Amino acid sequence: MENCIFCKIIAGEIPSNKVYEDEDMLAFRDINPQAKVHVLVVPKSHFAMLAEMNEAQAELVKKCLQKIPEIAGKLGLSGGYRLIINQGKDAGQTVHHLHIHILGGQDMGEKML
Ligand code: DGP
Repeated sequence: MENCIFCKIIAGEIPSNKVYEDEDMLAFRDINPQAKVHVLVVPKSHFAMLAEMNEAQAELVKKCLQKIPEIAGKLGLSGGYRLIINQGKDAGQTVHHLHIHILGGQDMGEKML
């Protein structure tokens, strides 16, 4: 997708600090970390909203979710981690390519954010 920063990262046109990659997904460190460990997991297919994904894209999201425990293990998040998917303006979604935030490496507290 033209002008999508995450598509450009997936294509290797913009550098990223990758922590995992396969044919379906990429995981890389967030440029503006909100926790000691902050990684983004993105399906390689471009879509912004869960509401608009097709069956194949839903399968990719499932694969991302299934892979996250392994990625978290590689990141040393043995104490746990928080996942966030921002959807739309009110959630503060700034990049319109679906992504799952993995946050951890510290006590995240009991509050949502
Ligand atoms: P969200 O608010 O859920 O749309 O989060 C988008 C995240 O993407 C935000 O935490 C910052 C991160 N981000 C934006 N541009 C780049 C980039 O060029 N490289 C990396 N690594 N992260 C980026």
